[in-house]
Amino acid sequence: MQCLVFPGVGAFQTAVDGLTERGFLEPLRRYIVSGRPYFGICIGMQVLFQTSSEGTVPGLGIIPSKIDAFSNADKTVPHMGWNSVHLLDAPRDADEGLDETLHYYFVHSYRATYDPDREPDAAQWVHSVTQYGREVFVATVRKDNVFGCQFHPEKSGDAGMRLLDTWLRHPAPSARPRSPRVPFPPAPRDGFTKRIIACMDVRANDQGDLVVTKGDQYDVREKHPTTAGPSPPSPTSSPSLAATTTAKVAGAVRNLGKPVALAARYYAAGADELALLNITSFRHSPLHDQPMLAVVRAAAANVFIPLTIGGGIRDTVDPDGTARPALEVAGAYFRAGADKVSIGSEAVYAVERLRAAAASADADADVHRVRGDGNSAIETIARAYGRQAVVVSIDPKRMYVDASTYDGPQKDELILGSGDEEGKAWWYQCTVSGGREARDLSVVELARGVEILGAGEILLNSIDRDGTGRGFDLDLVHLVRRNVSIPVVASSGAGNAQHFVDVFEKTGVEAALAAGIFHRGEVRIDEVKETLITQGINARKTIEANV
Ligand code: 1PR
Repeated sequence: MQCLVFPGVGAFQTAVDGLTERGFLEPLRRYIVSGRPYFGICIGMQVLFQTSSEGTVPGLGIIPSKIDAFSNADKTVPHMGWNSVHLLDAPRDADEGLDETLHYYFVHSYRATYDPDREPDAAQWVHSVTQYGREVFVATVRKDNVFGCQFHPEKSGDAGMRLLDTWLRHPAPSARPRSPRVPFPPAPRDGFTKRIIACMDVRANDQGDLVVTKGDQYDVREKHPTTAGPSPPSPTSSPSLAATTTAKVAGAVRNLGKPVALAARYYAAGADELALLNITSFRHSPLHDQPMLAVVRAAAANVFIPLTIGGGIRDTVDPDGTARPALEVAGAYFRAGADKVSIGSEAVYAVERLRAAAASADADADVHRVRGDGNSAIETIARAYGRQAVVVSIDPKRMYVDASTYDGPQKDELILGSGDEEGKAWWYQCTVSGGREARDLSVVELARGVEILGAGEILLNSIDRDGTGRGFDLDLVHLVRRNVSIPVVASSGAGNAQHFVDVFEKTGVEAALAAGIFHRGEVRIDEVKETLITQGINARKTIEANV
């Protein structure tokens, strides 16, 4: 049987414009109305509706309702991560591949509300709902030949594969009477989980091969030579992910394995998301210099969870004079299978420009009251692919000052140390080029600025904590968390499972990332999840991982 799956990534307006420009919009409507099977994912579901406040163009108008933005009054937006679904026809639909005990990966800022009292006709389409904060919204629609889901089954691991597989086997179920549609009031707590992310810093070693490396405070070169031999046994039952028998040469790039193989292992081990950061210093565009695209393609072919790709996403010019806008680089990564791109240095420069524009527009103006010029990498990529596809990776480091005399612009952001750090004071300074150059910009200015420009998430590293195993810098994470309303990923310094509990409990961040402890097999991802769940923090159970 002929079936059509429309997996949507991006913004409503871009999707509808793209369909219109290619002459697909009317044929798509005719296809769906003809009764042939249609499976719409994310934007592929949203285009079934009449309108979206994300754009000015109408959608297909098949579902008589509209798409609106989430409120960020009680939660971060986008809704980015794993959440549960509640079937409205639970007993009958249990065989349809959707399972209330599992989690599915959502990433969106706009949603359809479920309101059977006001919109009884639209409610007839609703198959399941999800709660985020206090909002209950449409997770899946199903009627006759049409199935649509707001989450991404292709990024929801085994749970998503099962849904797709079931639908492909039975795309047009026999019509069955629906339960009466009734209001679905929010429960005291939603099913949203904290994400655990495994990060791979990738760069070419001295032989020119792309390898996963890992720095100590961003220094990825071996300090002490060793002779060849097996790596020490892992303290856990999981095989050590580290390179095994290679001798270490002082000054060589630390080699912890091949990126595609490691990505597959972390997927199997239950990671909620993966990040691949190309930390090569690009002279030209990454498309010209590196086979990173091949790595992304190969990883995405076997890994069915979200992939963030970073490094070198900026406007560049190749040696032959070809201009490579950041949007083109990002587009190539998205087509290769990335779900999000992460922007580092370029985000700092964009916020510096934003600050300069604010200063020249009005001496009293601050960065929070202006808009970007529309040309930054963050803005162009968010416009085309949606803000949820744009992560900003921040590389701050502590700038110690004397609190009794300091009167600089960051005086309102000063952290006063306690415990071991009693008597110290510092603010967090932004850096570019992998921490090699410090800029006159604080982490708070950067975080707020990138939110204004349209970033959908912040990946918050710490040069001071990177590779130390001393735990996340809770002061830093808390500072950024309370200054933005987009999701924040805490990164750098994880040394054990309890550190993840600490960062979630003490800062409220949405996700936490680690590299070294996972690469060296010192802590397993399922161990982290179990520790979280035991301490009352919602996590995606690794029972559904592909171990
Ligand atoms: O500036 O847009 O080209 O992006 C460069 C990207 O590469 C940025 O995201 C920047 O953070 C990253 N990067 C550049 N140099 C390094 C380096 O290590 N020399 N890696 C680097 C940053 C930090 C984390 C690390 C965590 C967790 N790596 O990604 O994985 O600190 O580590 P841990 O759990 O072992 O403590 P652009």
